[in-house]
Amino acid sequence: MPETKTLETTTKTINALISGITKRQEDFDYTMTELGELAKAGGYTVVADVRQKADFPTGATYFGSGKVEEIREAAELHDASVVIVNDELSPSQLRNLEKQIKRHVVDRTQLILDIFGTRARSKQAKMQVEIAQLRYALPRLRNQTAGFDQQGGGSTGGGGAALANRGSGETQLEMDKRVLTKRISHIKHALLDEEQNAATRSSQRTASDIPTVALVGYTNSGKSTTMNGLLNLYADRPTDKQVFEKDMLFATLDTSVRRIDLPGNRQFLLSDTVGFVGKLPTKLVDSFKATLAEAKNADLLIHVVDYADDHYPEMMKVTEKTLKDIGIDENVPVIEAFNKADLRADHAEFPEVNGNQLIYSARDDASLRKLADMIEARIFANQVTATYQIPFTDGAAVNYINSVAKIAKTDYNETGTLITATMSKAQAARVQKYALEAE
Ligand SMILES: Nc1nc2c(ncn2[C@@H]2O[C@H](COP(=O)(O)OP(=O)(O)OP(=O)(O)O)[C@@H](O)[C@H]2O)c(=O)[nH]1
Ligand SMILES: [Mg+2]
Repeated sequence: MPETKTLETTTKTINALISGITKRQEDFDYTMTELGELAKAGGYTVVADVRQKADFPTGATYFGSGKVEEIREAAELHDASVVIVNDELSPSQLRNLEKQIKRHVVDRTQLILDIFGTRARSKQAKMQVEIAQLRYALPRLRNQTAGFDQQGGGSTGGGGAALANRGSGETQLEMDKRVLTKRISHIKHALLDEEQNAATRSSQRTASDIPTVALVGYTNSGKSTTMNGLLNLYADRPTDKQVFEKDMLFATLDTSVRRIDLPGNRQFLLSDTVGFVGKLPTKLVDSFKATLAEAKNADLLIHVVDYADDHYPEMMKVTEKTLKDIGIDENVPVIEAFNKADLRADHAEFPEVNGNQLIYSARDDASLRKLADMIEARIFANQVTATYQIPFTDGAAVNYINSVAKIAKTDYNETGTLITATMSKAQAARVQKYALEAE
């Protein structure tokens, strides 16, 4: 078996063989490395790696027949109970492969769905993942058992293997399908309610005229670490508000929104969102559209990039494509934030600003201050400065200005308060009637 490599095993989990077809793409090696990372995140130990060079997959079994046999032998030799494939397989390809390899076959989509399934925390994220899992499972429901040990599989998905092989006879299958379809529509309704609540919260925030900034990017690039760093420097009680960060794929599935208070009353809302990965299942992207609405409605995006990973250009492309798929307006300004500069082999200087790009480290305060400056310059760019003459009878207007604006000067005369302040156009519109003619 010339193309089989034995890889080191560390923890005692389910042994898996990873496999893929290269269509001579440059990024193939990288997608296979990433598949290995995804497998680890899914609780597998990768014990072997089999690859085929082909222009297109074989219809019935995805791999060519010789390669299928090679995979079967390698799986046996390395004691792999699961074979993971680097693409989404059709239901029949999956069935045929399982029959011939006599192992559980998990495709890239199922693997990602499983990881999301174990990571989802909030009610909304759990429902979004379950819908994607059920939509994946529905066409894959089947009557007969594949004739191998069903217990060995690592699929933890809500709808996957657990539901796939039970029952006998067509009526059972039809019943299963009906149950699944009903469940999908039930969750969809519940999710819609949940999303409407979220939309209300989101529009309430917009109504407060505070600009919003969203952190987006590839998984593990450092979005959550960046958010925590900014909170540390600029939030009231930063420790209460920290989000979860960890060196693993898909640490964050839920969107968190936090208020950042820059000096001089310059507040904005910062949201941390789910990370992206190559070949993110469309069903999953669809399900997460609502969560990603925070990014969609943002005034500014911070595209966080793992600058210490050689594959960062590919990762950036995936992120840009995913943002497009979600329907994010191309006119939303973006800061490209090249993170983890401290880990660069070439010891790149940081922080360093170049137009809309920042080279930085989320673990470095000077870097985070630079990022905050860049954010401030962009979201407060279209602000208006004016002097307002507010009668003593409208204390609320004075309070409003003091709470949202950057104040240059406050004076009093016989009729009221004179404030010179800078704020967004939307905020200024609320107190426009008190504005004095500009000199
Ligand atoms: N050395 C170094 N490590 C960093 C830096 N920024 C983030 N990390 C580490 O990178 C790992 C991933 O960081 P996260 O902030 O969880 O990444 P994320 O983008 O939120 O990832 P997901 O939530 O999975 O999408 C963590 O172990 C961080 O400690 C950095 O500037 N330097
Ligand atoms: Mg995160």
